[in-house]
Amino acid sequence: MASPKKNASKYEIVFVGRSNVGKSTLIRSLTGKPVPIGRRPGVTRRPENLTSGDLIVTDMPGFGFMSGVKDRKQDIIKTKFVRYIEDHSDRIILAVLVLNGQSFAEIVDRWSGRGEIPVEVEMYQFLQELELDVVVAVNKIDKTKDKNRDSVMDGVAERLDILPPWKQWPDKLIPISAKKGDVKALSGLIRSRIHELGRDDLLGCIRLGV
Ligand SMILES: Nc1nc2c(ncn2[C@@H]2O[C@H](COP(=O)(O)OP(=O)(O)O)[C@@H](O)[C@H]2O)c(=O)[nH]1
Ligand SMILES: [Mg+2]
Repeated sequence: MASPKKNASKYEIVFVGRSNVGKSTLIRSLTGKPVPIGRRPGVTRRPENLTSGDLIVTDMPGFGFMSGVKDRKQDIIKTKFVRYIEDHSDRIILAVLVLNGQSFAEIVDRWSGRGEIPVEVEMYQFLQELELDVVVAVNKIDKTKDKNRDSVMDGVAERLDILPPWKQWPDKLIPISAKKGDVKALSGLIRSRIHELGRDDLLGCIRLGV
């Protein structure tokens, strides 16, 4: 991480990822606060800030393919995304990249096969380049059979250039099910980051034991 951000007056946690991976569901599960949930892909067009005192939780617009949204409009959304993250990097204590564990590998391989950089890989690299603390939340893990879980998680790791086995990176790769409220490891990580800032007064914003 670039700086400990101990002197910031406000702290921000951003949730990024393509449309429909479960960002809004996850934020609701972690904070208990309602955020607009997927009426259709791309519903979140601008960063939605949920503010609790000095902690800001942000639901970023998903970029990448959005049905019914023109290419030019998608470029504008992407430019705004990049600018928002850059402008707020001083106060961003954690970036949570949310992926759909069920479809990630297949989508990445399809894009790579066409010689394109998959959106999520691009987002991950961008966040790393800004030296933000990034954690990858591999969502919808309830759809994966227990016996396949390790191979799904290792498949995600490989495609993000994180050395498998995934279990050696508990601060980087976390399987979750936002819908079922199975997000305990992620909420624990967020809470420990807040604790490290010496701001236990903000812990109340993130639910315990969900
Ligand atoms: N099976 C399953 N479905 C989920 C999970 N999280 C979200 N969803 C569903 O995925 C869809 C998109 O969720 P949403 O939170 O709107 O995604 P967003 O576009 O990234 O904000 C909704 O139908 C959710 O109910 C999960 O952990 N498991
Ligand atoms: Mg959303």
